[in-house]
Amino acid sequence: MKNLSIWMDGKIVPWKNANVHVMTHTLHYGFGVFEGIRCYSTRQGSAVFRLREHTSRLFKSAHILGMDIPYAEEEINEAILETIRRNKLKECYIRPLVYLGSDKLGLNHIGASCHVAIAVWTWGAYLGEDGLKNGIRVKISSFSRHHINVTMTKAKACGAYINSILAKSEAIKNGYDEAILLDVNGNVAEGSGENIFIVRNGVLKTPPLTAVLEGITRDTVLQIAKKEGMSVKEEHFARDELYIADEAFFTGTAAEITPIREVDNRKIGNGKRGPVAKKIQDAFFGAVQGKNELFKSWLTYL
Ligand code: PPE
Repeated sequence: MKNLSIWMDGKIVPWKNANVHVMTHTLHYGFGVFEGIRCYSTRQGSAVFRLREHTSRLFKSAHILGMDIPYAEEEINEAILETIRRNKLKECYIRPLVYLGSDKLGLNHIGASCHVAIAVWTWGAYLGEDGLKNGIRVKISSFSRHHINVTMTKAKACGAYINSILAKSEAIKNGYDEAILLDVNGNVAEGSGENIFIVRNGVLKTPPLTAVLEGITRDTVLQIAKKEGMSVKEEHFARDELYIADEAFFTGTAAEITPIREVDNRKIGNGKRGPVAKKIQDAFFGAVQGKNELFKSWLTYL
């Protein structure tokens, strides 16, 4: 990664120069927002998947926290494209970060300067190539997902990820691939960095947008499922419904569509990637690689 360049407040600088001061406000309190976006290689050249939606969510996250991004959405879209072009990457993960500067410390952040950085790097299958094909083993976390009035989950806020990191590291240390967090009422919420879907009796189900991130891949899957004529429900379900589901899978920019083959040492369905997960994966990878005319408006070519 050290040969890559990073966009910082309007300038593209070498990796080693992309630094902030140790008194940077966001470093102390986690008060910042970020995005995770992917750029895929297609037959017509590289394209960023759902760029406008990701940038729009970045601005909405900042709005929820009360941060003023000193750029227009269009400028950030262009900056993202330029950063990828300059790094000459055909496929990459894109991480825009909005943070408060070092001019002011303390919980009264009002008046602190607001900065933007955009990094890009190559990031392969988040939960492993084998995970994409054969599914992963997950554990219900001992940590709950944020209550909606503690850390609002519609903002992709830096500090909110303490919760995700606690859950993820607990799962890994116990020999699982990923964690599933329940909300404070005990319903299934989401993974540490993914939304979750189950399939039961031919119906695709995902938790509603209360205590989860408004995932763009989640929306992609809902739109694909509707086009494929599947029946879809956004409703709460408990962990035992997950145990007896025919299929389960995670969705996320990093995780893409990752089947879940086991939860809490119980096989899900036949313990392999199910037919619905496979169908959604095929449509998803078709869309990101520009092979599906129906979804071509989701691609922004470099
Ligand atoms: N929930 C959470 C908590 C979450 O972090 C993500 C993305 C999602 C759902 C899915 O959202 P979307 O990417 O819009 O479909 N997690 C990002 C960060 C992963 C990381 O390890 O960092 C991602 O996938 O980019």
